[in-house]
Amino acid sequence: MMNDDLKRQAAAMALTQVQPGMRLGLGTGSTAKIFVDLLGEKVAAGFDCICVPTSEFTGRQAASLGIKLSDLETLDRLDLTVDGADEIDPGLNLIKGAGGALLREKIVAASSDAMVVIADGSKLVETLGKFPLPIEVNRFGLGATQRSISDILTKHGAQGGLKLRQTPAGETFVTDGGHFILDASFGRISRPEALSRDLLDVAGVVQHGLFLKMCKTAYVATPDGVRTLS
Ligand code: ABF
Repeated sequence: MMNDDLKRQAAAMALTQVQPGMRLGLGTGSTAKIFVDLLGEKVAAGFDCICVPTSEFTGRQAASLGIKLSDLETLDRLDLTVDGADEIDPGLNLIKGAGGALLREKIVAASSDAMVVIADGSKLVETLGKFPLPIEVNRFGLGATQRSISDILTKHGAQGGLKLRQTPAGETFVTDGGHFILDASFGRISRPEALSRDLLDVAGVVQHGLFLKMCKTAYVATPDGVRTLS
């Protein structure tokens, strides 16, 4: 089965959780994009909901499908956020941020009563860290921030280094918030809570892609069907 078919199955399962009138957070990435497409079909058929997107890209996609958009100034809470992930551990802790939208994704998920993750089975891991951890940093003082994060990599036994994210055209990647991303190769993150605290203690760190204890349910599509993890 093609990967896109699996993503579609996971997205379709998440769609069953969406009730009329809900305030929804819309994720970013190829799996979330499929969910937004499916939601757009529902909206075109008369379904009512209001959504906060986690990126400019998702906002444009949703608007083009006629999905009503709002923000977290207007809405104080969201009922549900549906988003993708790069890694999912057995406790439903996540690494996110490959798409570069981790800051808005975390703000939106933290403002939601529930976060549902949709993914194909390739995202399941025993221990987080094989996928490089995205760390969003302020442009100012980049060198100092890099040095502080490198010390944290050493402290946490990282097997690889730190890379400033580039676009395919070879330019420095800039997030929707105007920040840079450093991708940190740990290999294995054995103490995620401690790592999260250490990273957030660095003045130049805006946010990181560890989403710990935020996800309530994951729909993970495999060739044998969609598994519901909770
Ligand atoms: C976003 O999209 C990210 O946080 C995560 O990095 C990525 C997953 O992308 P995909 O669904 O394309 O694998 O949710």
